[in-house]
Amino acid sequence: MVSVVPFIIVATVTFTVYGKESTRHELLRGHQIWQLSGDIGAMPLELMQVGLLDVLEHSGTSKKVRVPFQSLEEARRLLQEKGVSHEILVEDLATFLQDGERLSKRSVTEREEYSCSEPRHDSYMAFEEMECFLKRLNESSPRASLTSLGKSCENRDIWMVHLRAEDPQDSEEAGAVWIEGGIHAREWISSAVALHILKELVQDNGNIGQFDVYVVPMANPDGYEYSRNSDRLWRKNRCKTSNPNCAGVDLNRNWDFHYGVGASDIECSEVFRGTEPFSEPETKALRDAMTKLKDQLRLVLSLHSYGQQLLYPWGFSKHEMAPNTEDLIAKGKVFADAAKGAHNKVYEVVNSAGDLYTASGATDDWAKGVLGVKYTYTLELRDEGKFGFILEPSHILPCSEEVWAGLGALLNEILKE
Ligand code: 0X9
Ligand code: ZN
Repeated sequence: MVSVVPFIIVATVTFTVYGKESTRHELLRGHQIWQLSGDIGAMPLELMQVGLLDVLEHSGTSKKVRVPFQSLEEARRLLQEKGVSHEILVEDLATFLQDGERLSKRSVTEREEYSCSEPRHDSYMAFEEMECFLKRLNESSPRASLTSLGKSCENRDIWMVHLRAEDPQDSEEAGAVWIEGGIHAREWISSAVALHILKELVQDNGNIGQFDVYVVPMANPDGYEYSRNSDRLWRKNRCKTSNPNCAGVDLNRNWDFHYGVGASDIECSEVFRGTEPFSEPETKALRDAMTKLKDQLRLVLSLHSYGQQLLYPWGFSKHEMAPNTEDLIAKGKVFADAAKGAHNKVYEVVNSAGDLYTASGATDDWAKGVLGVKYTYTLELRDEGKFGFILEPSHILPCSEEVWAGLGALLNEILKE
């Protein structure tokens, strides 16, 4: 059970945006965070699918959920009917986040502070600043090339960096690696880690240098900016839907592999799957780029947060075992051991559907099921639930370091095959 107190204390020291406290987070006015207990079962996920709440934590026997102001009554009634009790952790999310910003050190970078020669470790960079870093990297590294895979609904680029192997002959044998970050807007740490990996990759001369590496650090740029400026807990993209009150598709439910299972067809749901597979510009762009690399890809890693888990497929069903599950687990453990060696953090290697929940339409399942990539994973980064999505920037560096260590070990193992 996650304790109530740390979540509150932590969030109150998490981020400051000088001068903007009064207006930022207004969209979360009246939203509450509840800790559910009792005979919970699949209830929270069911309520998320119909758009009544947002599950913030998936593991264990209790669940932390965010309930929008307009759903408070109904959620209360439905939970009561099922004998699920709730404790209010946060009365008003807007006040809670604003208070935190007043009291704390900065967590997001302000425009006047932008400097993009290096990925930041002291705060979460704006999309524009990350974009600037990618451009600099492109100019300064002869092995890098930067491509826009397409545009988001708000006209931002979906950038992909290709880092060529040090010796092109090596990559003919070693193959290619695909790393995606930021597909879920509020999971800021995932883009920060992806940038750190890029920085390491251009410097590294070890075994990773034998692979061609493709990194899309900001797969959902509109959602990311929206979560920085308007709604810290935004998850989806920002494209319009047929419901004028509810924007956004869950991009990790929009891929075409057993499409629809564990996802929602209701626009207001946090896990809205979209009108059809690949209805969204972001997933189309990723699909097209990955499809071109189909025969080279040895590993697809989709970075998310939080939970410190390396999830292996399938996600669409807990009754079917993915091909090469044993190898996925064995290599996953190599990742986890090496990651633990960095800062002593434990990453559990678990099955997506069996150990988390059933959800289809995600990057990992599609890459394995449709492209046939042997090693595909979703990596849920730090932490285990104390800070959750609102992870302090002080975690950026250690979290990146452990992922870098894990990735190196995992790729070494893949090279041996
Ligand atoms: O639900 C998700 O999309 C991922 N968890 S998160 O909390 N970051 O949203 C897990 C996806 C796991 N993979 C599949 N279900 N295929
Ligand atoms: Zn995610």
